[in-house]
Amino acid sequence: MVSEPLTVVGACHHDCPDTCSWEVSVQDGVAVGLRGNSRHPVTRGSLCPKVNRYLDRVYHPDRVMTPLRRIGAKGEAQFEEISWAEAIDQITERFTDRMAAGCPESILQFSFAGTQGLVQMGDTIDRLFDLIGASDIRRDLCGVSAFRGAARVLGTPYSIDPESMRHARTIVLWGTDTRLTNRHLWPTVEAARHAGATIIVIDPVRTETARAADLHIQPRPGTDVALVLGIVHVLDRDELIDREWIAGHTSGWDELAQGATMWPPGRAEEVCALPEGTVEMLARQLATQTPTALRTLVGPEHRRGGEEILRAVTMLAAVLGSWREFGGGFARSTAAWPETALAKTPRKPRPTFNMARLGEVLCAEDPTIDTLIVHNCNPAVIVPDQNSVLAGLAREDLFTVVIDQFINDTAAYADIVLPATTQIEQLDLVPSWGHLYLALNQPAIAPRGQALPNSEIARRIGAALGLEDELLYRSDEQVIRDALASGHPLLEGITYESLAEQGWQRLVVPEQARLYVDEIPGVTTERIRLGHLDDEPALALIDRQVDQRYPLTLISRKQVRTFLNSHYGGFADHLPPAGEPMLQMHAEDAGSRGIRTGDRVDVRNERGELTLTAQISDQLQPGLVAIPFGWWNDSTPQGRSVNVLTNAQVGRGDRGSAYFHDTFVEVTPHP
Ligand SMILES: Nc1nc2c(c(=O)[nH]1)N[C@H]1C(S)=C(S)[C@@H](COP(=O)(O)OP(=O)(O)OC[C@H]3O[C@@H](n4cnc5c(=O)[nH]c(N)nc54)[C@H](O)[C@@H]3O)O[C@H]1N2
Ligand SMILES: Nc1nc2c(c(=O)[nH]1)N[C@H]1C(S)=C(S)[C@@H](COP(=O)(O)OP(=O)(O)OC[C@H]3O[C@@H](n4cnc5c(=O)[nH]c(N)nc54)[C@H](O)[C@@H]3O)O[C@H]1N2
Ligand code: SF4
Ligand SMILES: [Mo]
Repeated sequence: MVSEPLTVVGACHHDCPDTCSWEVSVQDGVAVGLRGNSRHPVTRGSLCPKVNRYLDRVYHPDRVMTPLRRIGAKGEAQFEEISWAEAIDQITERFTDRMAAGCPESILQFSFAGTQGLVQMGDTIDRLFDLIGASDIRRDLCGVSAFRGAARVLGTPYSIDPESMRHARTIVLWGTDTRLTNRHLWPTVEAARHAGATIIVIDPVRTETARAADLHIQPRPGTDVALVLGIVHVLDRDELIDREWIAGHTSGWDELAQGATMWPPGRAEEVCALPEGTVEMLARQLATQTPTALRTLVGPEHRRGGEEILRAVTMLAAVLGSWREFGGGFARSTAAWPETALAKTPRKPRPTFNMARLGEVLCAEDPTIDTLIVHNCNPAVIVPDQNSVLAGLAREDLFTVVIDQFINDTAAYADIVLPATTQIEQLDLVPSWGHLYLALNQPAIAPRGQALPNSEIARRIGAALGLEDELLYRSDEQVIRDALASGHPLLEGITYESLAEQGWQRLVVPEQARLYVDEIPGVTTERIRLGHLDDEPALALIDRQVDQRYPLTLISRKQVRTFLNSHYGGFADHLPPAGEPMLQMHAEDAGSRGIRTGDRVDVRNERGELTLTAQISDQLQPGLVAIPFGWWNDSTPQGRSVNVLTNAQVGRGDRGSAYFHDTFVEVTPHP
């Protein structure tokens, strides 16, 4: 007898600002349908080309279904099945050995944003490694430079509610490819446009979003601070600012204005390589067609001076006083809202290093790390300077455990692979960094094969190690209940039960609240800090002594509609029609090298080399080439992806994202 299908409400776990609410249809324990929740105000009934076929991932024949042990050489992906008992035994034997030797810090937990859920991204498994005293990483590859730039201006950098942007009259999408990376915001942008707003994109690449905007400003990459200084120059000179607002809400205006005097529009346009008149036009538009919303995510941060670019854009919102009108203000990650609201599990300090330096740390002469546990992350693809990462992973003495759903390029190097559940097999609370709704993801089906959630794996390892700790052994549900029990006003009326009923709820931010103007219960804003802006990185770009060996700048942004970071780059159904990553270049650079669309070319620098197919593109500017990020390593003859070329350098104090886009290359026809 066939039973009626059941509907289970859940939420997408991806590192994507949209955090969609979804409904899974389940028949006899099998998920038979997945769709966007039509009642969710942001999801509005549609998911995306990445996730529409998520059930194919869940039921994919290549899913890891049991624990595995390596039987081939590292990197060969040759494994045999073992039992959970054997796997846990081997892992705890290694951990016990390292702990007994007095060096638990030789064990490294390397995890990132494979899932954004509160429980499965970290909480329980972080607790395990806190108790062990293992080494940890600074998870700085995404959003941290942007956060720091904004926080230096705003303190806790609360974003305006992105949904409120529908009331803006000017929307600037500043270094964010909304239609590709944040597609559920686009209807808000369109609604504003229908009500008369002008949509401006500031991006060195003519992206899909730039093509759909009213105006595309295409600066030389990395020069945005000069653009902001030029705009501030005009705002100040032409009395286009509310000096009372500035005096009442900010400090440091004099230093900012002083610096801006050095940036008349013509100079800014020269450094940014923009047509004459652009800066005056922008200043006037932003100051007079209001409310003005400045929207950014992470695009400009992946470079030297990236933090300063985000600091400058945040300051510009303040100089414009753009929060004064509902619909205006600074819209970046909304993560500060749920972070303020939810109670945190206490953490213990551990030795850390910036995750961008994984290759360097693993390849050190006398390496401190001999045991590596990877979960929610695919460092063999996503970390810069890939050759060093792969050389590190290939170390015979490195004992590597990977918890994942598939044998990705990292798992291919593992000694032990542990099967992870997918989002429809696990419970989680999913906060969003693109809107103000919290979602409860309820498991729709039982774990497939012998897969387990990260939290349960952590509890089993903890128990086998004999660790005693109340927090570690809480159920997933209890972890969520504890997080919701903060008593914070933003969570008023939000309980486990109320979330379970609807699947999602909006944090209690008054609907028409203006940050910096209105009282928001439980939220304190600080005095806004303006100050001197560092224009040196922008100037260095044009003064740069071009290394004649590598005269072209490489950008490797998110570019494929069906990819989400490295999740889908290895799956035939998700590959774009070309079936391979293309090297895009401007006609001028291609012409001078005798390269045409379809030619095989070699792209190289001091770190590595790729052979790719060239594509002449009018979306780039001369001097800039592009390779999409997210492809797996078998997509090129070298067995490498774009991160073999990218720069692993980070900011002062080992902080911030890697300088991915400060990568210089040469391209030549493949002999
Ligand atoms: N060149 C270049 N490099 C970049 C970037 C770029 O733009 N250009 N972007 C950077 C940015 S912004 C980011 S965020 C990072 C992303 O880097 P990652 O966070 O590593 O990327 P993902 O591919 O999203 O996720 C990694 C893995 O998590 C696994 N996973 C998913 N759900 C679960 C789960 O519930 N449990 C377990 N155990 N595993 C799970 C997936 O199977 C996948 O293999 O890459 C960075 N690297
Ligand atoms: N389809 C798809 N969607 C995704 C992802 C994905 O892999 N695929 N990844 C998700 C993740 S982890 C993240 S962090 C978000 C990121 O979302 P976004 O920040 O929107 O994406 P990015 O591709 O990192 O960068 C956005 C734009 O910044 C531009 N940019 C680079 N340098 C500069 C600069 O110096 N100045 C200016 N003004 N612009 C610059 C790039 O050309 C690019 O078009 O997307 C999420 N959504
Ligand atoms: S990846 Fe983003 S857009 Fe796609 S379903 Fe998930 S949250 Fe929504
Ligand atoms: Mo990211």
